[in-house]
Amino acid sequence: NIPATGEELLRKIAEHPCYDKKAQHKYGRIHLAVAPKCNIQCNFCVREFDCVNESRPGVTSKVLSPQEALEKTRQIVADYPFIKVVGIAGPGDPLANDATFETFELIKKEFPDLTLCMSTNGLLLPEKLQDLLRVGVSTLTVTVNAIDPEIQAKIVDHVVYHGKVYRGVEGAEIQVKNQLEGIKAAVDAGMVVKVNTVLVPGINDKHVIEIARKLNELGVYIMNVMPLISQGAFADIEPPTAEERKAVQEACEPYVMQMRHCRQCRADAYGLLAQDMSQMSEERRKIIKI
Ligand code: CLF
Ligand code: SF4
Repeated sequence: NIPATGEELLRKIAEHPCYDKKAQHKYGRIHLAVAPKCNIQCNFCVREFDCVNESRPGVTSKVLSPQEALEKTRQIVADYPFIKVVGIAGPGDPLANDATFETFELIKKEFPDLTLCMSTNGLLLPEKLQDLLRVGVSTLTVTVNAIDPEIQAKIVDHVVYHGKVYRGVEGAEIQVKNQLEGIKAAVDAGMVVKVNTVLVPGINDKHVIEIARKLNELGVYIMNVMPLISQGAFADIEPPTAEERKAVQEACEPYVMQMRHCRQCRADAYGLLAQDMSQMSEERRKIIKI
């Protein structure tokens, strides 16, 4: 795999609706819901819905096979040529699903000019990074909700790593270590890395600034502080107010650029961020056979 040149990367960022605020009204993305399995259990996640790390709950995406995902991309990109980014963001963790890599390979072969994007909980990032580079992923999101394993242990119930279940701080240590190692290696390999952080009042709200400082050290391009969506084991925790979130973003801004236009998309969203066409009329869906 030939790494993208600086110029190519700048073009990709300028055409990426999540990485460049100005691009959101001009360029779109398509998400391919090919990744149902997950290898951790976040306390705010209800499994039958999409991955909340980069998604909105209460909706379930229909899982596609890699071939179906390719066909969907063909149809949608033909209809909406302003779509420049193909992302895999669930419904589970993309790195826990072989279909993710198969899908990217198919897309890259047929659409070499589209930017391939992926969002992960990072547990498998160090061991899967070479595969991601091989299939041509250039923009990568890792959800980092804590860098202190004691805090992370309050957010993730358990992780399943190489066939073994690790609970509490033991599991959190493995995940945090792999996330940070994986992010560093991805930045070093020339990927443009974004970090999503779910702001959970009373759990990581005071800690997010420490995450931002670490991201600065690691060379992360942009950070997206997302409000908690209260469900699962965190159903009783009040989400942060808009003001609380804004204050956290302002405190983090000196360390790492802040994304403020996230729409908490579905794992099968497509179109412009502001107009999620996955919720288009049934009639339209039938016409393009999705
Ligand atoms: Fe999708 Fe995520 Fe890529 Fe964007 S979404 S995989 S980086 S192409 Fe964007 Fe949607 Fe927010 Fe995600 S608005 S949920 S940040
Ligand atoms: Fe749910 Fe996503 Fe967390 Fe997996 S990584 S448990 S799918 S929120």
